[in-house]
Amino acid sequence: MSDDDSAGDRTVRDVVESVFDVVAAAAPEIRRALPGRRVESGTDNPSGETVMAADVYADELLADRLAAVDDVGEFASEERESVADVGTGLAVAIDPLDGSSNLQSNNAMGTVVGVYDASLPASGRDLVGAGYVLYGPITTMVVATADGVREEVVEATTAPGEGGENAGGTVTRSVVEESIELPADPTVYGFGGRVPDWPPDFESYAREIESELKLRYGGAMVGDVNQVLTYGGVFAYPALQSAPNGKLRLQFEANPIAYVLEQAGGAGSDGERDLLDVEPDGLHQRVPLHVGSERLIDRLEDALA
Ligand code: P6P
Repeated sequence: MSDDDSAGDRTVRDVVESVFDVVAAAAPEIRRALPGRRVESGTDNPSGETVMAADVYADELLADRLAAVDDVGEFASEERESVADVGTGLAVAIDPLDGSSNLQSNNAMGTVVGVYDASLPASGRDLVGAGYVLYGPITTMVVATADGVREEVVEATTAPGEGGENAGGTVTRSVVEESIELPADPTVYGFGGRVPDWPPDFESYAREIESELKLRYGGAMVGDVNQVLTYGGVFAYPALQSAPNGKLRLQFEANPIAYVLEQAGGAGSDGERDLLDVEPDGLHQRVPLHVGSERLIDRLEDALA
């Protein structure tokens, strides 16, 4: 489906931008909610991971608003068991607060969103837009469509209640990079998991990369990917001996991030094939994730062959 095809009464491009609008508008509210929600919620998510109170807040805020976007027909979240049928149109998948375990140490985290023109679980090739909000020293949003990748600074211009009809306050978005391209010369790398748990072939690849690039690993995919997008390099949460499919989820993390990197001139692989070509076989399926400079991803696939 092209950007100008209709998704209901509007074009695909219009619906994708409406989804980005919702995620951007929620960002200051999510950021304001973090200090009071650094505790565990007492529940686990469908992947068996501890859910923080901040995860619950972000998930509930975004679910209500994204489900209400015209021409969005399906909604799914990393925090929810199944896909919600919310009408007719495109499908939206989110990781509402990626890296929420970083709340304890006050490190970066983010919100990831993918817009698919297919029922979930879907192939990454069905993505028509994807992006992420990064809650770092400032709040930024990186979004990708068929037109390319842009970066915005997202600021709350009024606090809740001061924004008139907007209970969450008003938000200003400033495009700071119109068209992001992955730097040709890689500089940084970040690899998840523990060295003893890496398969030998990945460890030998990692040793080569470690001798060439600078380590940048913050424990939240969104922050680590943003460093790769900014400086060039590679981020991986690879297959582990203890977890052959790795840790990250295809629908909510790997597909959207791989789409952003491909649109920026980079690549994403599960170690054997493009991440966007991985066959979906479950809403919460995990997949080894390696994204960044195409030549580093090619070297990885050679090392794992
Ligand atoms: P580890 C965060 O929990 C996350 O899902 C990703 O954002 C991040 O890349 C990964 O897990 C970090 O995992 O094992 O280093 O804590």
